[in-house]
Amino acid sequence: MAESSSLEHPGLDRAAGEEFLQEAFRILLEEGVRKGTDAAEKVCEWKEPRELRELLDLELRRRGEPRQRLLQRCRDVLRYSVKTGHPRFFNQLFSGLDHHALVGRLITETLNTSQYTYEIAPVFVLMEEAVLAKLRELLGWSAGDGIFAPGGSVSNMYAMNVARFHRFPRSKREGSWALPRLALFTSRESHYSIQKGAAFLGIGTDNVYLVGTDERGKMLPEQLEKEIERARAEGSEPFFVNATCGTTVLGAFDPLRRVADVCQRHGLWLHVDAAWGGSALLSREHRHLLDGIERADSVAWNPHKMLSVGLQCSAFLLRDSSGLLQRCHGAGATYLFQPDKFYDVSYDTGDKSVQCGRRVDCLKLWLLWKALGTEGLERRVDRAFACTQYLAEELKRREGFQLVLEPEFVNLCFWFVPPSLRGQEGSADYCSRLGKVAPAIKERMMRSGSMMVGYQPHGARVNFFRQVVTNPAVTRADLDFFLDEIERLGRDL
Ligand code: ABU
Repeated sequence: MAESSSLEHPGLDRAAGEEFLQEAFRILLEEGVRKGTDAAEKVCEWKEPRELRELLDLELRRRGEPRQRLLQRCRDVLRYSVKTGHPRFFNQLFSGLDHHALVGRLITETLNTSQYTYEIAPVFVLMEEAVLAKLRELLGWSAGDGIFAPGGSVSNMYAMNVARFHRFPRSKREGSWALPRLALFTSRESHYSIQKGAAFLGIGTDNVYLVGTDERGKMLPEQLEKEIERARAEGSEPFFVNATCGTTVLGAFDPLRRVADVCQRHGLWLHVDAAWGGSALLSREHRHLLDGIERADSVAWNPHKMLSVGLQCSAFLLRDSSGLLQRCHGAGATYLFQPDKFYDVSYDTGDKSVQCGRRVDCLKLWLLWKALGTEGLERRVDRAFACTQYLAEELKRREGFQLVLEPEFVNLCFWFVPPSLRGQEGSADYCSRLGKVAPAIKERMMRSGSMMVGYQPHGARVNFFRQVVTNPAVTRADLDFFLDEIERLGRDL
């Protein structure tokens, strides 16, 4: 075929592309990986949105830019982004930069495939199956099913949809017409995705019954039972209970055995949102927190949180092995799932998903697991607990720090009481003044770029810090720095 000018495309010049890649990788290694994980560097370089917009020059123009300009843009993106792999980033439930997992992510991006059929993702179809089976084994299930979903919220929505379909199979075709008024149950401390899921799936947030919790944030099974009876008395049809292992703020674990007993008595689907706490199953010392999880019908578990696998890696796991997930979501697109393919089409697993195109999320976890072994992952989990315990003890030794509650997991919740407020607990405006301390300290740490930690009010409690260490690179010096820095930033408030 004669070369036509319309077929030429400078962006696809192979040699130039490889050169660009090499230079970009060098920048990535230096600015993203090395500086991004160096305690001596800033966690973030804060800019107000207007200034940042100008600095980044975000406008997309008609003409492309030369390589050096593009490389500078890559540097800018790295420079002004938050370094979540930095050992002083304690802001979210995920953190850290694992080199093996990162290689898995880079390979995934390079191959750029979709997880739906064996013909375009042979390695990843088999790998996903193996990784999900390993996660199920840790739950205590010898069989079952599952899928990687785009985050814990979606995994929880999967659970609601599958539970509804299991109870009312006609709902798939007939929709709400096939259904009574459904009711589902979750604790007051549970993740907001349960509410979102109820809205998204047409169940309605009014039909989410919030069950009371004890002082640690654990669901009260006797209240669950009462709420189920109340829903029935109101003419609703209970079908689903969500229990949480590792609530977002307090890190509470619901008592699964007692919740499972209630579900069994009432014939309800038990889903466990272990997005946060699931990784404790890897620890022989701490897995008791999830005692009874084997009785769940489904589980959400996000290795991207505590295991530092990298976003996103969220498993939806199912005890059923009869093909419920496929029956619930399957739509049989003839251009993807042709039944007359030359290979065993049971490996075309993508129709279990509510998505069409689906990212490969298994490789980074698989490679990390291969590198560390189950033992190494266990050490990673145990270390997170140990860091939290260390901080809790240090914090008790220091004046002005006050625990919200003794940590059972790796959520360390505490107030910092500045010298000006100490001894004023009885005064009328004490709580409102204390509630302003965490936001003020947060602003200072972000403006200086020294570290990041989250805060929130919680029920009747005014703003307090929630510190989480999941980054395996965090040292004792980083933990000491954390407390020193809170004191330094808050002492004049
Ligand atoms: N899924 C809740 C995560 C929020 C957080 O990182 O705090």
